[in-house]
Amino acid sequence: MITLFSDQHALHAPAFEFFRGERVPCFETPARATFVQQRLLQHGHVLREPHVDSRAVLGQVHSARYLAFLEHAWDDWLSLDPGNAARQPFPSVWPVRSLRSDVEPANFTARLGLYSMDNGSPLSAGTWTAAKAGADAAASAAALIGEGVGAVFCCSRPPGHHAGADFMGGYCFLNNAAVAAQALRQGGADRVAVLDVDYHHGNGTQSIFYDRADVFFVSLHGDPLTEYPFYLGHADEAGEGAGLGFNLNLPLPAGAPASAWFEALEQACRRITRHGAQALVVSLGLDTFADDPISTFALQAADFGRLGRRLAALGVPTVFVLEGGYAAEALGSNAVQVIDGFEQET
Ligand code: OKP
Ligand code: ZN
Repeated sequence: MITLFSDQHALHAPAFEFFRGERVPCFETPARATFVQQRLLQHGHVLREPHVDSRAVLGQVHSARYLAFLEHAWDDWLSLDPGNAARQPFPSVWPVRSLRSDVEPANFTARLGLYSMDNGSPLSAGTWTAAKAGADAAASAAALIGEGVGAVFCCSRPPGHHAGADFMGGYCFLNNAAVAAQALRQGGADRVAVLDVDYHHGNGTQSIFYDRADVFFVSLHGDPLTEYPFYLGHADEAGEGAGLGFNLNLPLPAGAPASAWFEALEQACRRITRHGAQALVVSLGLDTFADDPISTFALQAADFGRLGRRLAALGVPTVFVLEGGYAAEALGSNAVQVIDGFEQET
């Protein structure tokens, strides 16, 4: 399978996130992508650099003011105090209900809060460059599909599926899956499906396509009553306006066994086929792995091969975008299981 990879992912390397009121080392690390890269090479996959600039598609997926903020955030942070080079910015105030989000404040922390859903998306010097390289990979993958390639895997980080049109969240800055789906639409696929198998609901992707019938979003995830992102991902979210009927959430209780997960996957696959999808984007989070440190599903390594085979059986050109997965050393082999399982069945 063609695999897209850019070294620039490593430029996003914040040191800390918050956990239970304490600053702890980030779970979402450069090592994650390095482990996947190494396993891909070991298994004979050819890695290519992204070759398409995602800028135009990004402008259709994200708001102009959010993109401008993100691109300049680190410079703005430094211009407050050169000593900030060694410090991480975190938001501390958010425009929740009754507060205005239409006026962009001048204050940096206020803008950071405006464009964040949580304090769990730490920025570093190279965040924009790394995230942009991931979006470029997504746009490149869509272009390859347009040229007749059957499947492409984007080995990129930071992940993207929590990022909405105008906010970051859950380690995510630019929504790579949405970029791929939008680029596939522009490349001539009339009906696209996004399947999100990350442990966490892809609230950003859902919200970006919620009122659209051309991009069907379906997600398997931990029940938001107890699991991040908490405020979206319930079973009654079916889409709105023209998009009504084109959103499907299949939440599973925390701790659900692999058998329940594969039953939900069957439901998702049936609906993707019924949608008549001409192209598929898979938000490939591997944090459903039994040993994941922040999640509670129970998939084993072999289950990822089964996932790959099931997706290949859909018979639709497919873009895989890496999302979560925090058992970093197992991430490479689990990703390769999906890819090799998919290729076996093709
Ligand atoms: C991103 B992705 C744990 C903090 C959890 C939110 C989880 C974001 C997951 N210390 N923060 O969907 O894998
Ligand atoms: Zn996740």
